Amino acid sequence: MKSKLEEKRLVLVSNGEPYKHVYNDQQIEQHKLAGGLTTGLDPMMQETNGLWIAWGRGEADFEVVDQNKKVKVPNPEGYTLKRIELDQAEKEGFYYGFSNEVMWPISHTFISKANYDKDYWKYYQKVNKKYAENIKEELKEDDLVWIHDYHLALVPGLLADTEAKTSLFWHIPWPAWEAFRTIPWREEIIKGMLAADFLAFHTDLFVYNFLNCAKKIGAEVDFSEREVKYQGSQTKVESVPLGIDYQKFNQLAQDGDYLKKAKEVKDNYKTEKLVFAVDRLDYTKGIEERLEGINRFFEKYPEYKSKVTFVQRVAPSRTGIAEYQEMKERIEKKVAQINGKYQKDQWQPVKYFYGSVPQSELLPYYKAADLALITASIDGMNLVAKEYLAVQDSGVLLLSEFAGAAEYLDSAIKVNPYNVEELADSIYQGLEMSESEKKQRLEAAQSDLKEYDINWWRDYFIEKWLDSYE
Ligand code: GDG
Repeated sequence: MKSKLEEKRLVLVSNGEPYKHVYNDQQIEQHKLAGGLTTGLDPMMQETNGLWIAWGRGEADFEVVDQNKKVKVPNPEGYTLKRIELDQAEKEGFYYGFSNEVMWPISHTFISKANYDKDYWKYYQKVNKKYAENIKEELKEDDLVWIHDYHLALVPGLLADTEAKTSLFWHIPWPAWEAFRTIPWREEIIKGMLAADFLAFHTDLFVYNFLNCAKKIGAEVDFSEREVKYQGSQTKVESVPLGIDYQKFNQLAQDGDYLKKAKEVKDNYKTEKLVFAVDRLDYTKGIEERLEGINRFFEKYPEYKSKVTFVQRVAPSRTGIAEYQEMKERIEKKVAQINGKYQKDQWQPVKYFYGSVPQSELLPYYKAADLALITASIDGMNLVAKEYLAVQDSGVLLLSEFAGAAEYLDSAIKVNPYNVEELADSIYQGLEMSESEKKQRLEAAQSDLKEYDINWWRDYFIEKWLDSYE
């Protein structure tokens, strides 16, 4: 891929930053931030010596930058990270407001959760403009500008008066027109995106939905070539599913210390079968529906009482939004109800943990779990599903049909997360599966995860993007 990028500089633009700087005992420390996007793109940026532009959220981020808000990461020989500074009103209007109360619910088809406050829209425009200005200050001839996600839909349009080659990767679903059309500023958003030369989503369904929305606002759409022409711009649209760092997870699964920690996790619960789920706290992750399924499972299959323990970890997210706080309370109430109903002696059916933990503490659970319940109501991809399969040698994955990952993981047990009966029966099916079937399913999944890993995703995206100019 390096050759494809030769002579060109990659300018990566995202809401989240790859490194943050924080104080520790008056010393400033640099922390690498975990997450699919950062882990996958950081090595490429180091190789190409590019520029990454992102919102600086670390308490000491602006202490370490030069007068142009830039710092070299991860070390003085590394690539350049330029921080964008947002004030409180911008953070509330742009980030918590429009990004997370309009773009997020609508992209996930939760129309009733959207809040079309016109000030949110004002701040979304303002901050997208701020990003575009920061990019323009840096642009050099032949730069490739790769924009990420739903926070920055207007940025391609704001760069249309430059020579930059632009692309946008959308990490979450793209909804049907019936949902998208409810946004009062629907045309401005799609128009902004269509100024990019190349656009990509995780799945064919999201590509189709987007093309259809483009048609509805009056663009000329070629569905078979996946090309859109609109007001002088031409955009190629593709599905490019994000992969994981398979090598890393696979190596971990052979590591003695890791296996020891995984065994300790399993032993700690004193249970025959451990069923595991981890999600960011979000209504799209199907946590409440999952708990209904668990309740029904013990009702329908009482022979499993005292033998199966469900561990649900929840990572805090968007704590500034009231909706998320209310959902947390409902989840905790439901867990208490299930435990109150079924617990016996030392055994509790559901162990619930709220809080973010370092990866070193989370990943042993993946190996310890006999079954993983990834039952999102809807999800762009869902990386947890892929990470779980990558470290397992005898586990079973129960996967929502409505996660992007379901389009690619044929060997999982697929479930409709809204069908309580099916959830309960699928948990039973997963627990009863023979060792030979589990192994067969895992081998198929792992061979795909290895081939279509994070490096494949990055290289394929760039190849398709550059092909779009030929
Ligand atoms: C968006 C889309 C799409 C989770 N808890 C902890 C923790 N994690 C890690 C997991 C995984 C990542 O966070 C979560 O990724 P997902 O893909 O599952 O979900 P979103 O955060 O909603 O991501 C999604 C993704 O973008 C990429 O395009 O797949 O559909 O919604 O890697 O392991 N990591 C640590 N502590 C935790 O408590 N360290």
